[in-house]
Amino acid sequence: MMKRSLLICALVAFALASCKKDETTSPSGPTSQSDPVSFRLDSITLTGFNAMNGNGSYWDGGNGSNPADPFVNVYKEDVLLFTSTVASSASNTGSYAMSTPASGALPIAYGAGTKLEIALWDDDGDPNNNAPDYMGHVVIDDALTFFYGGDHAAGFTDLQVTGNNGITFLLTGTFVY
Ligand SMILES: [Ca+2]
Ligand SMILES: [Ca+2]
Repeated sequence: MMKRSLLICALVAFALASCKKDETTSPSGPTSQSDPVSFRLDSITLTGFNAMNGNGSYWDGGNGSNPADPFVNVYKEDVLLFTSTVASSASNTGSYAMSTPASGALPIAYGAGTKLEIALWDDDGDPNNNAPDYMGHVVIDDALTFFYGGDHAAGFTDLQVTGNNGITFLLTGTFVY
């Protein structure tokens, strides 16, 4: 009976010590690091798209000698916040910076659980005469979770994301802590 009481006392003491130790290493400790509350989308580079649309036609018709003229629309939760300038007569395997605004501006901040969409369009001149052709998109429902790897990094650089219709972007962003 005596031995058992001593054992219980020892276990209780150990449990208390464990609890106390946990408290001293709680998130308020000097070495703790928090996760980002948001990230800023800083730049977009287009690096690929299908040369033809879903009907097997080139974006500007004919034999493809008149290539597509892509630009991007960037959305946060379905709200359009940025439209890039047009990369005229772009090769579908070329690399094109899409961060110069025609309207709106980068960076755009995305908080937790926020949807990011980048839609690619083929400009066909005056939209009142020829509406742009929709080329496809990348959609990421919870963008912060998608990009953040839990490593307390400052950001990400030229991270490749792929969408439908062969669309590929390289994205650069900054985590906000
Ligand atoms: Ca077109
Ligand atoms: Ca064209």
